[in-house]
Amino acid sequence: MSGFDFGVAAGPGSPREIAPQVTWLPHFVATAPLRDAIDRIAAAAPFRHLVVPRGGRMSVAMTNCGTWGWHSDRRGYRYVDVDPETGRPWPAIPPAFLDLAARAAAAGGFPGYVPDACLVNRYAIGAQMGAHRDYDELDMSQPIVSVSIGLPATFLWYGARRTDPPVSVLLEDGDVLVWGGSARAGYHAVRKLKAPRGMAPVTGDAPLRYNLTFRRAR
Ligand code: MD6
Ligand code: FE
Repeated sequence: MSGFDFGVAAGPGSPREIAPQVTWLPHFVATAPLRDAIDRIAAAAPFRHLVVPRGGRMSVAMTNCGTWGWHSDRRGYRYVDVDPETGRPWPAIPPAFLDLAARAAAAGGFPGYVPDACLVNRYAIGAQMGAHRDYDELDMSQPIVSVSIGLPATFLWYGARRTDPPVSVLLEDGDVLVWGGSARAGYHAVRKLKAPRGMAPVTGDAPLRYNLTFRRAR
């Protein structure tokens, strides 16, 4: 474990390439409107802890908006156009999300981005995502745009081999990560979400992190 540690952004900042074609956009977006939109999405398509093919449940709760939604069960991982939980199509991607995804993709070097899927992840304290790569999309020439909202989390970028030492970035509220091209199939993970120091036990926002990952699924 001797990968480079990018730590925390100093402020709204210039794009930083943490690895070839993996661009970090610190404090790129104001997140209050995004949270409201997430609440509306979750009212139509509730968060759920998906079952993985081996049988366990993910610690991260998920839902989707868009034409396609990412789904997992005993049969495997795939995109579905009807929410298996509700029997209805996924809610549409809000126009503000599409605009954000396109602006971020362009800042990361991928102009003209039009995603058709947006996975919404919700992390409670202790939730984590093991090393994986996003590999269920048809056109791997399209980038992924990932937006972080709420509590900070340590994101690990391994790249081509999950055994390589990872680069580490603390993703904070409003940070965006864009990757594509040679990095599109890279391995990555999110460390177990930590409770903030001095967290008020009763008042204040729920101690959560949300992540939006936009993809072109089909
Ligand atoms: C997360 N993100 O940040 C999990 N995947 O909560 C991902 O797994 C991810 O951020 C593909 C592209 C960008 C990502
Ligand atoms: Fe991923």
